[in-house]
Amino acid sequence: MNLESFQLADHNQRLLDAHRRKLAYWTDAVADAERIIQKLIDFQIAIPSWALGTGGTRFGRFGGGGEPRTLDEKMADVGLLHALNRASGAISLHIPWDIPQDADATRQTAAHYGLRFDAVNSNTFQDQPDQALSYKFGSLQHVDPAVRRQAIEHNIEVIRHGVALGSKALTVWLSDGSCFPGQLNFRKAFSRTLESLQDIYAALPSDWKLFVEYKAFEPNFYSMTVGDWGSSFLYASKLGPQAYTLVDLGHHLPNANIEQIVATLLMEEKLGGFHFNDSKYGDDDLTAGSIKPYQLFLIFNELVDGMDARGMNHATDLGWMIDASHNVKDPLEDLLQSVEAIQIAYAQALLVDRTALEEAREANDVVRAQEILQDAFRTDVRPIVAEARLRAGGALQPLTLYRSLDTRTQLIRERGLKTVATGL
Ligand code: LRH
Ligand code: MN
Ligand code: MN
Repeated sequence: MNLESFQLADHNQRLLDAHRRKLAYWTDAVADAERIIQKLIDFQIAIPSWALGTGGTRFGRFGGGGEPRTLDEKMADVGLLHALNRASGAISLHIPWDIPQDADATRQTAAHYGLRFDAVNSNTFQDQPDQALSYKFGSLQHVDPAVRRQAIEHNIEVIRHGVALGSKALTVWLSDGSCFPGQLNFRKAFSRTLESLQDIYAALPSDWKLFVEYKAFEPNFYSMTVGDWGSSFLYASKLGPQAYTLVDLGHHLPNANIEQIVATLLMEEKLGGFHFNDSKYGDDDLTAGSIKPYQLFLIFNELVDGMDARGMNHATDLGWMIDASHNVKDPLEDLLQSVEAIQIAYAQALLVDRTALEEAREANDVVRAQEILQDAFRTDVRPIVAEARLRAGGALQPLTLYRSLDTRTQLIRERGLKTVATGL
């Protein structure tokens, strides 16, 4: 489904006066408003191809209909999101859930929607129908070198797909680990995984990054071979300068201080990128900012601080990706909400008075330091986020426009009610 320019123009026209009134405070009172708006315009968040369909849980799946059935339809959905918010100009693919049949044609379709390809993901956590050897007991850590070889070859194949599409990074997430004490020799599992990763690393083009994603639990519930940021950091350090840690917000043990992890990884030049989502219990993959918005803000506060300290470009020097999927929402509405929540946290972090914060810290003025952060967090930045969208050619209220166009009904008409997007 295409968003027609007159639909966008009508929508913005109707909301313009009210928007200008809200924006007036910013243009009158905030000296920094222009800088923040420009940074927001530049900031793009990649949409995962696997989030475009209803996620489901292991207890059931309640499809909403009109889901994309092919890679072209997935790109069309991300294209629609990007036309609405002008902040979703990238897609992250998962192989073999997404196999580009014709890379040139796929690239052209992506370019038509203004999309680029963010990190490509390998999948050695499931057995595919035509696969010779099973990953039941792991992939890169497996006791059998033939299984490890198969998993390595798959990752190299994913790099090849990525190169053909113009992607610049490979994300490796492993479900490898063990379910019971005694099952695994931890040291051997680590060494085998490292050796396998070294073979994959050796196949990386020189301008590529390798993201090592960690996860504390699930599907293995006793040990995970890349179980925390420390082990990911260790693998990445041993692999070399093109390897980095990827932080998925849902992959920690409860109450982990993610913002401190982010600060440390940035300081050590080993932070590669993010999978944004939110959670109350585990890897819940809920909408970004829906449960712990203050945590999201604190993470962005460390990102802005740490990236500025190293002179990094906020928009391009890290991989910004969403990793969320849902059973009860329209996936496209949910993704619009996630993108906006991320932009809000980013804008609030840009508002922090860093000089004052450092002064308060140096003076051990705990209350003042806390007030400075909370002052930024409690600021309603939605008008400048909307202004950034407007200037970039998007909608003042993407979700409102999406609903007013009855998009889901249209997609169901085009694609049918009983659709299952490939993937999770
Ligand atoms: C694992 C994970 C990882 C996978 C995705 C489908 O929980 O976060 O990033 O690739 O989910
Ligand atoms: Mn993830
Ligand atoms: Mn996950």
